[in-house]
Amino acid sequence: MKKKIALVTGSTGQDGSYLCEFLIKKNYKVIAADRRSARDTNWRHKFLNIENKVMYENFDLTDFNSILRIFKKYKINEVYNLAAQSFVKESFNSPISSSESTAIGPLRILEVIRETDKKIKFYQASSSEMFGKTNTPFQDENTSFYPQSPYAVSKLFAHEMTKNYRDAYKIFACSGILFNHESPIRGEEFVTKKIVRQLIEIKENKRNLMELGNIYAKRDWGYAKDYVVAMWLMLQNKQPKDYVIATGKAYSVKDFINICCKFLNLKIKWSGKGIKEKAINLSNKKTIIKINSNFYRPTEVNYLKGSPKKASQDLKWRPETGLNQLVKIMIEEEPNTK
Ligand code: NAP
Ligand code: G4F
Repeated sequence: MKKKIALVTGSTGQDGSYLCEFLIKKNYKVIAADRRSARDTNWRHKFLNIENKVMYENFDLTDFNSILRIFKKYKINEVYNLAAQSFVKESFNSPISSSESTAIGPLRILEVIRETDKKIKFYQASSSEMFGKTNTPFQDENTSFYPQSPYAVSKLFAHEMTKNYRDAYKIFACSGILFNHESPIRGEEFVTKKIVRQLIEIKENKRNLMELGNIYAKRDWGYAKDYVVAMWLMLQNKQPKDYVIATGKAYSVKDFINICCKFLNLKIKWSGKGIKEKAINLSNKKTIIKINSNFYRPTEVNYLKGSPKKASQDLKWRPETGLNQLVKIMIEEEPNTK
């Protein structure tokens, strides 16, 4: 049987790498779209040993022709748009370029689909950040959005555009509203990877101090490898619909630190409040965790907890990995990701 062709944008990122791995196992021909650069952006593909199993194509969300060229070259069946400037804090520093890629980028792809072949299925990586300043005990597909960063505003624009192209042109276009998901190959600027990496360095006497921002922010953290399965299921669904993908449990950044310390057998004691809060290492009484306001954001999202009920009913998708298990995996694999 002829192989289906999937285009994965953001293919060198965390989700893109796991999704490529998953689609290869599903016998797809995988077009891995990435920005060519002098940096080693391929380390995740090496980690997963998929480098020789995908076709690389040069692609930039801000460059319409780079998108069009790929669609002209291949008879694509499914597009997974995972590319974005995905770091929320950075979007406050570069709101215009972040919006150029994260908001307008997906629209460029939708336009190419509309012009070339409306039968191509499209998945958009929407985000729980769109819920923003929410005051509901959990968030689902009916919760209203109140984005709190240029990143989240951009994601909401792309989310609504995806819906509009579905309604207006009957394109099979849908969005997964994914809550935070992590893994050993998470980018080191994100809080979970930063905590795992830096606490291990502290444990091994290679670092003295870890500085963090708001440790009372709560997130619903899942395992990225579980979440890419949901992306694929959405494009195999009978109807294009949007789904929340989450674990249904929320923990604070401080909880995450405490779980890591437990696994690392690092005994700590917290004291102080606000910017003065800190943790000492009980084995030598040295301060190893401090708050640094440089890591605060101009506007913060304090609480996210998703309900994956609709995905569980329609797609039979369930999160397989709890937070303790996720932390364990991240700690065990950390040495292999440097
Ligand atoms: P990630 O590791 O940061 O990967 C993002 C990818 O996008 C990178 O490969 C990056 O390439 C690429 N990219 C950035 N700007 C681009 C541009 N202008 N043109 C082409 N490629 C570009 O992010 P992730 O965690 O895998 O997340 C995947 C997607 O899901 C993102 O859209 C993110 O916003 C969204 N999302 C993530 C989560 C989460 O918790 N992980 C939750 C909800 C939604 P370079 O290496 O060249 O920079
Ligand atoms: O790990 P984070 O940077 O992830 P954030 O902002 O929740 O965004 C991630 O998840 C979104 C889904 O909801 C994605 F759409 C997005 O692309 C990205 O993958 O920060 C998590 C929390 C925040 O509240 C932040 O203020 O941790 C807090 N935090 C405290 N100290 C810190 C730090 N975050 C970072 N990155 N670094 C710190 O030192």
